[in-house]
Amino acid sequence: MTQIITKSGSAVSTACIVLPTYNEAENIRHILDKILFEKSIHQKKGIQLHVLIVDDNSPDNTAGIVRKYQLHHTQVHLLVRKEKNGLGAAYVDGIKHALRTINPDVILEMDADGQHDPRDIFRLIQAIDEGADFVIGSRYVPGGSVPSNWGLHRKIISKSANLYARTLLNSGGAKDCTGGFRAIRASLLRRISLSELDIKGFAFQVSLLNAAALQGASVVEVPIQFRERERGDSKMNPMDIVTGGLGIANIRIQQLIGSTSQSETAEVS
Ligand SMILES: Nc1nc2c(ncn2[C@@H]2O[C@H](COP(=O)(O)OP(=O)(O)OP(=O)(O)O)[C@@H](O)[C@H]2O)c(=O)[nH]1
Ligand SMILES: [Mg+2]
Repeated sequence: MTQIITKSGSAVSTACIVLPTYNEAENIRHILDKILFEKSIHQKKGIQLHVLIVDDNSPDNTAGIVRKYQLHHTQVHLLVRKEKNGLGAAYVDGIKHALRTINPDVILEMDADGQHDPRDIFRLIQAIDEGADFVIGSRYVPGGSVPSNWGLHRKIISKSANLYARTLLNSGGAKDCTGGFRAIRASLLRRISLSELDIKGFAFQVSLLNAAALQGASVVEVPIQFRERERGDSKMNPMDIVTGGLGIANIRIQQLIGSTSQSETAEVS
């Protein structure tokens, strides 16, 4: 059996995909089918692939469908939160839960609506094997793309959000800081104080990347073809963009205040 060997010499033997869901009953079966197919391929390569669904008590019974899966698949896990409380908050709880209960070498982030291709999972893990700490499935490096039916308006919003985030915060040189398909070394996540990231919504992705880059993580982008949502409705609304933008600005301000007070302390001592 071949096993992926990390730069530090230890094999990547366990990976866990954290999959946040809110009202994804129409998509969850399809995505789990595809992930479980990949799981069987990965198993042959010596990697145990777990999936943790983090559901915010979806009224469409997404969690009930997952529970049925669990009857036949021991590597499918479920964390149900009390109510809808944002993508970032779901990731914080999910990542902590995965680190505590599954103890994987690598954690992956992924959407449940089919926009991320499960066949790319291994490419992301492979980049960790090649020495990266934080791997981004990127739409904005050569070979990557956004859905062909995205209008100019949507392309401009996505590109501008990325430019804004990269300008204000540390992205470790990455071009796609807002995407949600990633593989992250568990040892890096354990060094980050997730609860202190303090962003409940979509901008969590930017704040996590910033925190990782500040830890000196090596950030690598691998190209992905980002697809259109397969079924169901988007959970993102215009207010999320405004709140996210303010959240990112707030992190920058806190960093500036922190560095000013540090230099003042240094001058006094
Ligand atoms: N648990 C939880 N999951 C969420 C929440 N908001 C979004 N999600 C999930 O996070 C993933 C990404 O959300 P989407 O609505 O697809 O956002 P998006 O990909 O930016 O938007 P589209 O391109 O329109 O799909 C999906 O799997 C959602 O079900 C939330 O508040 N709680
Ligand atoms: Mg989506």
